[in-house]
Amino acid sequence: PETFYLKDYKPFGFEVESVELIFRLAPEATRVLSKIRFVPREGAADPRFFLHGEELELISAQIDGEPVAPRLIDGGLECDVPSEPFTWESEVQINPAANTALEGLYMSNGMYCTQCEAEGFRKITFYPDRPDVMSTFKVRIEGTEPVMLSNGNPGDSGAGFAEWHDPWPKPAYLFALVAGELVNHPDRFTTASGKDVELNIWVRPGDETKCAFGMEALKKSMTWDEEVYGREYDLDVFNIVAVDDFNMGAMENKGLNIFNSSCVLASPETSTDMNFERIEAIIAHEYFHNWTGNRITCRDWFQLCLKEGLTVYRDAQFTADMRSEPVKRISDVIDLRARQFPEDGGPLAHPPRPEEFQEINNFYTATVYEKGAEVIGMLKRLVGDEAYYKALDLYFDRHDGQACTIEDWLEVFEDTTGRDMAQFKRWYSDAGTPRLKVAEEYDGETFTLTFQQSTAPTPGQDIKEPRVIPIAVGLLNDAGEEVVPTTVLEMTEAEQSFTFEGLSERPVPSILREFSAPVVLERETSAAERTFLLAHDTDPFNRWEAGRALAREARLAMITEGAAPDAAYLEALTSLVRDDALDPAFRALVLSPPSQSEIAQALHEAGTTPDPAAIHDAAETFSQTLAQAMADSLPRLYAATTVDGPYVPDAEGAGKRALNSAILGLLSRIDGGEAAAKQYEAADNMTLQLSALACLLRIEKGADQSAAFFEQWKDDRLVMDKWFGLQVSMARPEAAADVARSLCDHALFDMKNPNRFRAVMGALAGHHAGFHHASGAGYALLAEKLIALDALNPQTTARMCAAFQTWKRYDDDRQGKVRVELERILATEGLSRDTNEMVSRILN
Ligand code: BAL
Ligand code: ZN
Repeated sequence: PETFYLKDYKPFGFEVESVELIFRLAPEATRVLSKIRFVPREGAADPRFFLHGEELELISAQIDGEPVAPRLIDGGLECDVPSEPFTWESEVQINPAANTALEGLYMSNGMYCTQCEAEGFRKITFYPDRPDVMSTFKVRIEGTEPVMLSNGNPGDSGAGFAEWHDPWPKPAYLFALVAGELVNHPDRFTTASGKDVELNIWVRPGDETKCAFGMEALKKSMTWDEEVYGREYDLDVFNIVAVDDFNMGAMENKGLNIFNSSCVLASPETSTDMNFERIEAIIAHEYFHNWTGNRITCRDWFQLCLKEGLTVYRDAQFTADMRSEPVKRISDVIDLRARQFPEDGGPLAHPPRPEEFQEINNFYTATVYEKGAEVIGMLKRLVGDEAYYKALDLYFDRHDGQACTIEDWLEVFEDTTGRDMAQFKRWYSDAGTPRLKVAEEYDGETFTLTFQQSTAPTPGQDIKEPRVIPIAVGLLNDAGEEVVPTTVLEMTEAEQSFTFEGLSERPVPSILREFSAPVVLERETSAAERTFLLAHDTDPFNRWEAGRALAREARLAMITEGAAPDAAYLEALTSLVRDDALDPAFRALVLSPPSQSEIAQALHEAGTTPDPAAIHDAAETFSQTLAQAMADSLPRLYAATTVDGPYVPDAEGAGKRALNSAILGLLSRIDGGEAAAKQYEAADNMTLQLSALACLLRIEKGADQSAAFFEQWKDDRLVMDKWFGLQVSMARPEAAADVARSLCDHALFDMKNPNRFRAVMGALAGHHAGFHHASGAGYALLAEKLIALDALNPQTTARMCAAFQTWKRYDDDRQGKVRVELERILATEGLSRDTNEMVSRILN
């Protein structure tokens, strides 16, 4: 397969002045007529007229009204064209019903739907399908569907047709079309400058009762972007559509966002607190893209993190403002370490701005998104809030309507702050997670922190130069009071010291507060000091971090030394959980154990080959011991965290329920599931119902409730995804692959629905001891199902291959078994470019 390189970028040789499209909808034979005005660019570096096109049947083509005979070549067509501006017209036929890849125009439950990012538009018509080609679009949809939507503002409509006009120039990846039997949940919004906007969430009949929360989230997002970034909405209408079959979470098409139904539909009975928070964040994320992504887009796909990193950063700010800032930060760091750190430390490592790819769909990664957002956070920390917003104002003023690069982005910071961003840019160009070692010295007056940074080689990048690392530090005295409040140290050298003067006592340092940079901090310290920080740190993130480190160390001692669960840690944990003055959400986070995969990584980094079974046993023993140690207080704690009154999906209620569920998990280990069974019976919302069912399944007492749950919810696809997933994640390690296999044979399993496939196979990949079971059954089953899925949906298949990325952590026997499976996938005839690239990278 061809490899594309950032260094080869050349602008397209033509400007596109306008695009007019007509869709004549038919499930198996949709006709797409295009009329595109091209203007040759003077002195173009690449004057070739090449239009992308895949899986299109060309019916006819004309230039300025005269038939032409373009040369159909791999991936598109070429044609001889005039040297003056001209109008290209073509008619193609496509088959949405046969499109199981869910890219381009496809059918989902009888509804027409599109997904064009990154390169799906080329499956709709012949076009320069690249983000730096921007144009206005007029669309006419002809069909019998009651609702027919496209981007922009509505134009004429009548029996059998609807027209749309998007006045904002956009790249083709933001094109969207939806047609089907849909009902809307309507609302309105008045922007700060008085523009009245019609808002709609469009869903299948029956789902209209699940739209209210999403609509409120949309309005909150619109207000927040006006207040915090000064950004207003710019069309007369903003439409959101929920679709059941969707590869991603959602898509920010201009004026017509398309959502995976799991990321927009919500009701207390069917959605958990986590679902509600995620929906609020994704609605915000897609809305915020209207400025960071749509009005200012990417020059090429190498720059993907320009829009994604910034938009993830913005949605995290939004969630922090709507809910709890520390809880959001801690949750994001848990997620970063679980998904991005393994990527950055393994065969799939790539910089936030990659320099080569075969299939861009494989780069919608935790590195591009989450590390991309961390990079923005570091920038803001380094320049300060005021300069950050000034730089953003300049970015919006200078680049509105343009397709930009990381260089453009950094330049607005250079121009507003006068800083040289050359070294900071390494965060965009270098892969790998820096490790930051710290040593301390105190001479009776001056406290010195000496840091050393280093980054291990990553594929294609052997040498790593030092990066700019903002290190937020605070110093505490023995009483837990701050003697030096949070200060951001700016590290630029491979080794660098920072001093704090005038300290009459040796302080306790709290380093990397708020997780001020995405690095691994290596600090030799005592359990006593960590326990002190867990009790006293004034930075909530580092307070949690101290507990996390203690938990990890206790687990490692159990595994490598056969130690009993650390008594001092159990004591500290117990007293923190019992402290009713603390935010329940924070207590729930402290109580939630490090994942088994995180322990495997810690062992690997300490030079020990992780044994998944031993890690699983240690986790079980720890929780059982904690439950017994807290036995007396669990019933009281459980009762105290019960939320009275009707369910409200706000941060306060969610925090209490999170603690309640963590306590129930412990309680069910000692009461035989009595409290969980009662909770299951009484639950009037999905959060409590599902957490009770999970507790019961974990202790193998939930068969009746599981059957009842199935009967109650078998007609709700989103709730059924939860049921499918839970069967696997709560299975014993030796049974996990068998459970997943039998679920794949279940009447309600559907390979073509990415949510259902991920519910089962994603749960298997996430079941550390089950997936890595010594039998190799987990590896074999995942490979078998990925091979089958690849023929239908390469994008989802390739992304799920990442489950194998940590394979070299494990013993020779497991590595051998994984290798066999990866080679089996790679040898599959007709394997997609997507999956071929992923498996090849993982193997090398
Ligand atoms: N642009 C793809 C979906 C998202 O990041 O919003
Ligand atoms: Zn995005």
